[in-house]
Amino acid sequence: MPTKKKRTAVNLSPSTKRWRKLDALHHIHPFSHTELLNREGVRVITRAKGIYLWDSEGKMLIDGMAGLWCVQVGYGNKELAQAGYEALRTLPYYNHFFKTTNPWTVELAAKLARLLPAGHTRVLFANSGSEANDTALKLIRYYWNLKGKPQKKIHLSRALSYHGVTMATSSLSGLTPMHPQWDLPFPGFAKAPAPYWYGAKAAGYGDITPDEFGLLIARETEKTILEIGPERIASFSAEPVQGAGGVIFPPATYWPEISRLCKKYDILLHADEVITGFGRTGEWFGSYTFNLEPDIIALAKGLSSGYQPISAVSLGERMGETIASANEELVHGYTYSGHPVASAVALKNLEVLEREHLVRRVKKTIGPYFQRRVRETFADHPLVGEVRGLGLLAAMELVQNKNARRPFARDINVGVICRDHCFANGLVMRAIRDTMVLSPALIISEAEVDRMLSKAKLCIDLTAKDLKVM
Ligand code: PXG
Repeated sequence: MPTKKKRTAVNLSPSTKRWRKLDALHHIHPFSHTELLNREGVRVITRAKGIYLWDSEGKMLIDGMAGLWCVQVGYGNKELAQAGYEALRTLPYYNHFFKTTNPWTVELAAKLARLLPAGHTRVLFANSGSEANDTALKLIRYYWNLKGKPQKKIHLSRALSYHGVTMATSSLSGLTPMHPQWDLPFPGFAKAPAPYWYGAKAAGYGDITPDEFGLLIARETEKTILEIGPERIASFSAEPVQGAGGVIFPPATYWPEISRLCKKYDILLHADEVITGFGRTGEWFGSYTFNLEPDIIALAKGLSSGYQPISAVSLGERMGETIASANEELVHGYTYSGHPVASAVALKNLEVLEREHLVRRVKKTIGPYFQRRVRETFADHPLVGEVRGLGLLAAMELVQNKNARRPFARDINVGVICRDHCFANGLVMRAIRDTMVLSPALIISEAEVDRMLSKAKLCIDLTAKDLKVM
């Protein structure tokens, strides 16, 4: 079985030992098994630059995930730091409740209106992707109430989707492990299948082309809509490309059909662009990549390159007009909605993305280079069933039998074995079940892509050896 290289606690520096101990005593981590983590000991990340991270033992790692799919401009950007510092000195806090605003938030809203799809001229701010999606759900309900259709209250979303961790956005999420600890989902949340073609064979759909599968899943979605009754469905929420559910790129036939269904049944399309926003797939938004016309969009992560917690919800024309002319108080908002420091950093981040043409670079040069190199490296690898990707997002799905598209048994935890090899060899690569994910910073160079992929290859080779596939 796999050999795990464990850092022994004995030869760690005194500061690492101290932080590990304090962390185990006082800090509960997100999405972690607390006891196992404390037994193993956390890694303390102390600094970062470009695509690189360093831990408290001085070990350098390539961050193949840009944090959590968010650090678009890379670590250590001085302009963003300076923008935050200046706002901190000038106006460290003020709110938007008391008939007030501030220059950074206004400029940010205007810039977003210019970059977003046509009609998205109005935004509300929040502090995380979860809050943005939670806000989106409230606004969707409000819209239908204003339209005199209060019976439209069911939120439809998809299997394997990730929309956040508030009570409502966990309910909206289709990753089922997110539910039982909290007695969720709430009533009023329904699910349609995911357009996950690579898994179709294992799921019993047989040999079916991606295009056929896209249409089939759209038909199943329509069946769900008709079973519930379109007059009861408020919205369809979806990530243009599903991220945390396994980097699922929909077949080309899927989105046109889903868009048609939303229009036909008067269902609001809620695009969750928390991962796909700000250049990840080579356009400013995944909605451009897939020709979507969302009624409402959630943004976070790359909005500030993760340098500050800030998120936004943008409203398309019909929702924007209706809500802005409701002639009553909008009873919603956070203490930190449109925080001046977070807004200043996000504004500078967008300036950098634009000035350095980082989004165009993903589309025209570094994205195609990365995609070509990922495929050259892994397409014929015996452990890699499928390489999928676009722009600076890629996934390698590890399978037991490539020809039969047969996955490994769940309890082998192949993804975790591979991820452990990655950490031991200085690479952060995310494992989603047995799918290995790369989503690097948009500033990554060709040489860095090569360095990252040679590490990824080494780690997938080591995993194959452990599993006796090679
Ligand atoms: N929507 C999408 C599409 C996301 O990916 C959220 C909403 C929620 O955002 P906040 O800011 O509330 O976390 C996300 C977050 C992972 C991972 O390991 C992914 C996310 C968060 C944490 C871990 O893949 N995505």
